[in-house]
Amino acid sequence: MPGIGAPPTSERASSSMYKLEIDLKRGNNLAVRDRGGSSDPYVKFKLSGKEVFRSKTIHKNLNPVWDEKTTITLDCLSDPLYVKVFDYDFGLQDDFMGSAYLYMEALEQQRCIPVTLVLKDPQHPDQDLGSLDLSVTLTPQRQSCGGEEGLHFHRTYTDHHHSGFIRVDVKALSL
Ligand SMILES: [Ca+2]
Repeated sequence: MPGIGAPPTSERASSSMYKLEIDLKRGNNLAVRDRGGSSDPYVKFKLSGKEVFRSKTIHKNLNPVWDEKTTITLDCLSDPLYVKVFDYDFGLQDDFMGSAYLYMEALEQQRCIPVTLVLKDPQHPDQDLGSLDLSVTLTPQRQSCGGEEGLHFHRTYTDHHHSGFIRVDVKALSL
């Protein structure tokens, strides 16, 4: 019977309702986890328990500059982004350097917002583990982009029609 089973890919893709662009800028006064008095920090972003981004490792630096960008699609705004920092250790389990949550519901939308996340170890909430600087842009996604394009064309068509450039538009449309 048609219609039973997994939905087609296009249908699933259109269920992503928001786009979250993140610019991971830098860390400030991160925790020491290595014997030499430094750490090799990297950052993980997790959403609903799933890793969605992992930054580069910056060796021996407690004030690392990443300047890495990523874009994540979100189905809803109720799940916060879980941000975790680790110290890379060759051949050993990486050490935890603190975590923070980014709450999406509180974010102003369609604007690039600077965010400072204060890192905490839930097991030792008194410890100062430094902070991360990011900027985030949360944009609602349209279910269908056809309508908007049509409207844009209509506007262009009308403007150009009045100024006598209608033939250029018709040519561009057929490309
Ligand atoms: Ca290390």
